[in-house]
Amino acid sequence: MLKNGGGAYISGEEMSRVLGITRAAVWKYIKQLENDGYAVESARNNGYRLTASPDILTLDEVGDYLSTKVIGRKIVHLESVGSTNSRAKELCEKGEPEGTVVVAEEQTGGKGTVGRQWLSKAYRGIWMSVILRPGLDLESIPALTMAACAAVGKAVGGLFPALDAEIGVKWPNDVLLSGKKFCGVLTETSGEVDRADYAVVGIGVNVNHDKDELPRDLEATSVRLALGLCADRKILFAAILGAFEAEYAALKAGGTDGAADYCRSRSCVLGRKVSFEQNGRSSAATAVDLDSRGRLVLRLENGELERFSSGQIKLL
Ligand code: BT5
Repeated sequence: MLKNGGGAYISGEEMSRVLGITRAAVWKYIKQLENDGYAVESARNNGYRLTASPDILTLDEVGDYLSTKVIGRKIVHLESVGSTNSRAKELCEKGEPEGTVVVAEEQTGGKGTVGRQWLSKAYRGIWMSVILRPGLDLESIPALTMAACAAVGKAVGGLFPALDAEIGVKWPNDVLLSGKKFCGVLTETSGEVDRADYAVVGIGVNVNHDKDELPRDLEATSVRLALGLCADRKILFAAILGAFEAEYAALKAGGTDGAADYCRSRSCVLGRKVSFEQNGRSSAATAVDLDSRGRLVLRLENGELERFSSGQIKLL
C-alpha cells in the first residue's frame, strides 16, 4: 500500500481496514519495514508515507522491473549465505520447482569452478542461482552456461549502451568488460545416467565495486568501474533474468544459435593460440569455433579438431 501510494500519506486507519488488522499491528509492521531499510515518515494526523526503499534484491523491490513469466517469479532472498548455488541445490533436493531464484546480498563462501573461490562483497554485486528442471541431456548443460553468459552480456549492453562495445565473453564461463572479468557463471547439475534432474545456474556479477574493493591481482572489474557511475542492481538483476529466460526458452526449443552467435561474436579466444587445461593436462592449441552446445572447438598441435565441453583456457 505504501508503494502504491507513490509517496503520499496513507492513514493508519485505512491500512488497518484494508488489511483487516489492528492499528497497533499496522504500527508493528511499519517498524519491521524500517528495520528492513525502508524509510517511512509518520505524521500524527496523516498516517504513513514511504520516502525511500532500500537497495536490496527482494521480489518486492525487483518485481516492478521484472518481465519474466517463470524465472524469478519466486525469489528466495538471503542477507548472507555461504553459497547461493549450495542453497539452491538443497532446495532442488526438496523439490523446488523451475524458475525459483536464490539471491544473496553477500556470500561468505562463493564458489567458482574446480574448487575456486568467488568473492561476493555485500551489496556490491548480484550473487544468484537460477533453479531449472530442463530435462536436457547432460551434453547440453554447457549450453546453459553459454546462455547465462549471453544473457548477462546482452542485459548489460542493453541497459548501458556505452559499455556494449566493451563486452567480451571468455569460454567457458566468464563475461568481461574491456578485457577484465566482471561476471562468472557456475552451472551445477544432478541427474541419473544422462539426463539432468535439475540444474542450478549460478551467476555472479560485480556491479558496484569501487577500485579498492576488488583485489588488484585479480584483473577484475565491475559495471560501476567501467561506467564511472553506480548502477541500479534491481534493474540489472531483472534485466538479466529477462534475458536469461529468453535464452533458456530458445535453448529448450532447440535453437541455441542466439547465445552461441552472441558468444562467438564477443569471444576473446576464437582465432587465438591458447593453452588448454583439463583434468590437470595442459596442451597448446588454437581456438577455432564455439558450437551451439557451448563446446569449444580446438585445433590441437597435431592438426586434429576436437570439441571440449569444459576446461580452462589461457591466452598465449
Ligand atoms: C567462476 O569460476 O567464475 C564462477 C563464479 C560463479 C559465482 C556465482 S555467484 C552465485 C553462485 N553461487 C556461488 O557460490 N557461485 C555462483 P572460475 O571461472 O573458476 O573463476 C574463479 C576465479 O575468478 C577465482 O579463482 C579468481 O581468480 C576470480 N575471481 C574470484 N572472485 C571474483 C570476482 N568477484 N570478480 C572477478 N573475478 C573473481
